[in-house]
Amino acid sequence: MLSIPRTVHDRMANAIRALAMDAVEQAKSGHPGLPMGAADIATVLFSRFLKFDPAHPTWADRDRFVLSAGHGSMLIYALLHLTGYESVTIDELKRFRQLHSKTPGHPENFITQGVETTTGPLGQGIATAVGMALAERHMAATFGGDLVDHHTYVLASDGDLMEGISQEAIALAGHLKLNRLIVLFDDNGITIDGALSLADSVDQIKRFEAAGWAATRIDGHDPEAIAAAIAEAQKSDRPTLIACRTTIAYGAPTKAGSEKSHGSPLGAEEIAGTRKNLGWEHAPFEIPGDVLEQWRAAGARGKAAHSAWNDRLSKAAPDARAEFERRMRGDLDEARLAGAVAELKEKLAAAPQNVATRNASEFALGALVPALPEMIGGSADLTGSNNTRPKGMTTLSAADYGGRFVNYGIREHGMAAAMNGMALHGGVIPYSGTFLVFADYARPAIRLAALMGERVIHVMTHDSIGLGEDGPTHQPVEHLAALRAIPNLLVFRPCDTVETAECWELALRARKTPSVLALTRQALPQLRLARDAENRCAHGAYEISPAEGQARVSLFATGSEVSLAVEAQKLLAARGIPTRVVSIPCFELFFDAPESVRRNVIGDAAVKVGIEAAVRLGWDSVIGPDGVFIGMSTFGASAPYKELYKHFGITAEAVVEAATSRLS
Ligand SMILES: Cc1ncc(C[n+]2csc(CCOP(=O)(O)OP(=O)(O)O)c2C)c(N)n1
Repeated sequence: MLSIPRTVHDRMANAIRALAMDAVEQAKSGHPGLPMGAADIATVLFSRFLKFDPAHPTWADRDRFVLSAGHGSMLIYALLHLTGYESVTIDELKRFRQLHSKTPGHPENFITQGVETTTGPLGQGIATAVGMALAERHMAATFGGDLVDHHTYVLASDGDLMEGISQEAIALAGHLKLNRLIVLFDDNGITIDGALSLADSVDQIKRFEAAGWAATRIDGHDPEAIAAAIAEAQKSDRPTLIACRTTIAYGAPTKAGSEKSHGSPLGAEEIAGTRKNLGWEHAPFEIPGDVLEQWRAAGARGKAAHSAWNDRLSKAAPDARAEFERRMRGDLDEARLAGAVAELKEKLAAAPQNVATRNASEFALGALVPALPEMIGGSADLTGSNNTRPKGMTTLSAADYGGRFVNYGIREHGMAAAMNGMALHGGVIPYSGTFLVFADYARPAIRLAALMGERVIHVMTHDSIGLGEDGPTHQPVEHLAALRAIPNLLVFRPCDTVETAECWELALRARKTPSVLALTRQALPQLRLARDAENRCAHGAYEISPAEGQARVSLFATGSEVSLAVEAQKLLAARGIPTRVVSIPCFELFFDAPESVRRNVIGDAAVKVGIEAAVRLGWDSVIGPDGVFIGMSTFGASAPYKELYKHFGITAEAVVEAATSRLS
């Protein structure tokens, strides 16, 4: 084990403390307490254990470091600067929290190289790290330990461990025996309101042990104890929690150990006192040569490991190497994807299927999963309902990390965060399933996926009152609107088997955008009967059934309501009212489409009717404020679904009546 003299260690750690307090002071906002308290932990990890190469921040086999307590962002910025990442210069540290800096308030992986994931909402980081550790094991099982053999380290705070998502995450990690996952808990007993004991008395050691982890408690200011614990953790056959007792704002004369140091600048006097206490006589942002040298040496430590890895990669079988590199880049095998989709659509044209879109999705997955080995499926204990497991897909478990289907358990939030971590790790495209109504249970992680621009695909079935008897607790009404409100998220609601295949293709192609596929429980007719080589869903909306003659009415619908619109179209035609039907499988793609496409799709019929078994919110941008909306304005109810559609007035007759009353 690499050893570093105590005096050297202390100066290295103090450099982090000084940068943190000085940057927060300069920004007049931020969180100095955590970086100052966790500086010893971070110094030991980065100088003696972490496998990384600042010159190549995205090297595939680097260890991942996740600062789950994102408010302590100055910790990671100081580390990136000191170890020699180009992205974080001393000037960037001086611009902490300013517009367009590389040092935003909370770590954002899409802004700062070396930051592995975006954190800030407490608990997300640790749960995301579980996905990274899972992807690591899967890729190691697939490509071998020569190419994939790294750890995922997390620095987590009291807040991370109090959040409910952490329970889902640690239970999943323990169950899957993700022994490359090592959580360093900044066990400082302080939160914003004051002592942790105001609100919490959990024994974290026992809690983690109960979840199948190795867990230990050490003095988080003793470098040798930290090093010994990490070395031990690296040998464990289980994930490890190292609870490191620390003092928040270590070194500050009056604010150390106090919540006063959590989230505000220390102030000039306190900073001067801290400098004195730590024996740090250097000016703000000044890093003395000897300290910088030590840190840069720590940053250079991984070079040899990186070049040894490059050698192994270059000696790997050419096919394996090419496949590994393709998958890590996130490129799709175009020929295989296009072939699978074409074959699928050919089959559907030859033998149309009147099935629920959740079944249509299973049908699509039956073609896509064998064609795209990077797809890793799953479900939050609703596999048989979500239809996310096509035949032949084996289970990814502690006994077989090479499997491709994850039983996430009843843990929607943990699942969504783990999927983010898997996508961030690279080499896999995670998709999984739950009921649409439980999007709420996964939403904070979905939002982060959208912010980070990660390709994760959520299959969300039972997408309306059409699920029937389970009633209003299970019937989403506001969820489509709520998901559509998230920027950079594609919400697909296909109307039949062919649209479902097309939407799957679009979701897979959306490299920097997560997707939700909202799918029905109830069977629907296949409306698309022609052989269409083109992906008609690509612009988000299209005329699925033209009017005979000049349309006087345009019916816009999504998912299960498109066939209802087609029924209404026939009734209107019988009354001599030419009517067209537009399917809108994806609002976001439609709003992004070229203006000419949008104008054509919207058309100029006198009456516009929107039909969706959900709330109106968001529909005005399609039908205008004067458009008619047929949908839901209350929660649903428990009954067979056909009765519910009648009860809530979502019927072809209601559409006809609304349209004709507007025409007369
Ligand atoms: C989900 C979520 N809720 C609330 C917050 C606001 N917040 C930021 S830090 C924090 C708790 C601080 O305590 P701790 O996690 O122990 O960090 P420390 O005080 O040790 O820096 C809270 C409530 C948040 N970032 N995320």
